[in-house]
Order: sequence, then C-alpha cells, then structure tokens
Amino acid sequence: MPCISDPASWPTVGNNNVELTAKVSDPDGYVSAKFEAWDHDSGQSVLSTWADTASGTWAHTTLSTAGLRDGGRYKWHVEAEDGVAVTGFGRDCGFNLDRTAPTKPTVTSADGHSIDVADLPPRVERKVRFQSSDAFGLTGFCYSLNKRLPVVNSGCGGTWVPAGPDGTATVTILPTLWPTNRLTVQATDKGGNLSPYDGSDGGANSSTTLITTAPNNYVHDATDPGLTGDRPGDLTGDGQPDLIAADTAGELQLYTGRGDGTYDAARMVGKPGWSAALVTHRGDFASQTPGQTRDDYEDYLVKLGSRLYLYPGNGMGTPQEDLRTELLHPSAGDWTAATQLVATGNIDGVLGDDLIVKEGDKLVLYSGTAARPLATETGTNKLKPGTVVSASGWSNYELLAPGDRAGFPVGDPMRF
Ligand SMILES: [Ca+2]
Ligand SMILES: [Ca+2]
Ligand SMILES: [Ca+2]
Ligand SMILES: [Ca+2]
Repeated sequence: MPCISDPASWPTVGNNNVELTAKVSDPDGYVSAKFEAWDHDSGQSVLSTWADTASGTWAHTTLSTAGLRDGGRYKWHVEAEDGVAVTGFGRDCGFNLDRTAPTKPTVTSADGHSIDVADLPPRVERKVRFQSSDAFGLTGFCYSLNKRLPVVNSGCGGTWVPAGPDGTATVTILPTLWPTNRLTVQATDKGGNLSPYDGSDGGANSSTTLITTAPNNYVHDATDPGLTGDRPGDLTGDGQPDLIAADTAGELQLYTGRGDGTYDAARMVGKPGWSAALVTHRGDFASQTPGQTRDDYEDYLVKLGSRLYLYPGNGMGTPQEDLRTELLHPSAGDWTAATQLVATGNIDGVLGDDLIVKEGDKLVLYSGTAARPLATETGTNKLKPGTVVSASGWSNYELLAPGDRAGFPVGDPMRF
C-alpha cells in the first residue's frame, strides 16, 4: 500500500489484509524497518513490528485486518534502524477499512423519457443514471441489459462503468424488447464490496429495474399487407434486407442493406467461433423473451460444425448467443449432410416461416408453425421429419435466399 497522507485520498481496503511497505537504506548495508499502525480515532495501537531488509530495498509487513473495525480509519508510519541509530518516523500514512456494501443502486431516466411508462419503443437508445452511496466511495457499477448478471466475487460479468465522486454514472442502453426490459445493476465500493444482488429477477436483492417500452415501430409499406413484424430479410428494423456471413477469422459480420442493392461496411455481430458456419435468416422462429415463441424480429438458423442452432435476433442485427437452442435432425444423428440452409419465410402456405435444407442431393423443407418455431416432436428440440421437395439433382446447385439482395425476386428458391 502506498503511503498517502491526505485523508481525502486514503486508500480503502475491504476484506484483504494490508501490505505495508517502505524503502529503507543505510550505508552499512543492513537495516530494519519498524512499522507502527493505530486506530486514527481511538489512538489504539494495532501493529508494532520490525522487518529486516537489505539497504535500498523495500521492507514490508502484513497487517491483518481481521481484528480491525469496519468503517475505521487507520494510520501507519515507518522508521529505519541499523542497531545503532534510528531515523525517526516518517510521515503518517492512512487508510480506511470498509467491509460494508454500498447501497443497492437506483436507476432513473437521464433523457427526459420515463422508464416505467411505455413512452419510447424498443430499439431507441436510452440514457439512464445509476446512483448508489457508500461511506468511503464507489469505484463504479456493473450492469447488464436483458441478460442475467453473473454473481461474482470480484470483477464485472457485465458492462463496467466508473462512478463519479457523487456516486452516480450515466450510461446509454439499447432496449430491444417489448414491453419490458430487465436492467440489472450492481455497485462496487473502493473496498471491493458489492451492493446486494442474489442473481434473482425479483425480491429484495434482485437489483433489477424494468425498462418499459411502447409497442415496436415496424417499417411497412403497401407491399406488406398483413405483415406484423420486421420485413422479411431485415435484421435491423429499418425495412431493408441485410446480409450476414462468417468471415475467415470466424467472426460473424453483418452487412446492413441500404435498399439500393448496396450495403454498409461490415459490422461484427458475433465474436470468433463462427468459422465455416452456414447462416440463414428470413423469418421469426423464436423470441428473446423467455416464455414467448415469437417477437416479430428475424432470427438466425446456423449450422456450426455438424449441428444446427437457432439464435433469436435482437432486432438490431445481433444474434443472441446465450439464448440459442440446438435443433436436432429428425432422423440422422446430426446435420453433417446439410450443405446449405435457406430460410425462406412462409413458402409452404401453412402459417409459420419455413426452412429449406440441401441435404446431399435433395432439398428438404422443414415447416414452421402458427406459433412460429419450426415444427418439433412434442417436448423435444428434434425437428419433425421434413418434406422432400426435390429428391435429387441439387448437389451442384447453389440456393439463393430470396430477399437477400434488393430487387431479387421473392418466391421459390432458385437454381442458377
Ligand atoms: Ca462500503
Ligand atoms: Ca436492415
Ligand atoms: Ca424472433
Ligand atoms: Ca410455413
């Protein structure tokens, strides 16, 4: 611990012991450092000890904080002795001892819009302010939106923001859910103590605030009669179809469509791990919200290795990796034979978006359901047997997902 004399800048320690250090020197080469520590308020001594060291090096000793007073202020100093002469004590240093957690953070709006009244729709950035208080001050807040914040002993399992001297921080969040988004916030003080949080979504120690949203804005036009969610192929909610692909580094890249056949520069929406992935999107097969089967945002069907996964989209172009579910092949052990996936939207005329898979030489249609997920055997993630729509002759053809490019005819998968 460095020697800090100004009480306003004293370090604060929590449950760890304190390592006191001092650089001491003596022309004779051998030196002993005498450490003393005491309770600043009562004057009671809590340490008096010697530590030998070579001249010019750091002497150190450990002060156990086990018997020290929570909320106490302590001081310490050092002098050097060589058995003949003493230097006299150097300046007094200090520290605070803090084992008391900061208060549970409050979350308030910082953008003039209410967070608990349906005011703004999802997919609009919001500014919110965190506030907590602590006797010795905060280092910051760890927060997570619509994802459980891991309960950890140290470090932040979510997003970290430092706290100002007033115990607040203002952050920008992007709620994507309707009607509620769960924002979990935990404060950390300078002693490393964490505000109450038990990992739950309710109860006294949930530390979760609901961010309420108004119904979504969907971009529709006269060509979309009856459409209820984002337009087919649109992953970002702007009404234009987008492209997505894994690159050679294994990152998943989103190319946002401009609507004129061109695309914005790639934006990474998946960290490395997508090497050789087959990715398709066109349709709503799942929801980000537990208990719902659809959310009107496009989702991602992905073949990774020999397995097929469904990733809910967040309406902003990012697949929700922590919410993915594996879809099992109805008969084969895995999806090794699948060489292409094409989400087609509703192609079989039966309510629900569908998936066509090129398996070897044939095309197989896996149908969706009125509730939106692909049809599965009851109580499992195993898809119901698909319909072979073409038994042979497809191994040398590439399927194109309709709508993947602006102006491309929408309809049956095409050979070319
Ligand atoms: Ca504290
Ligand atoms: Ca788009
Ligand atoms: Ca969805
Ligand atoms: Ca269908």
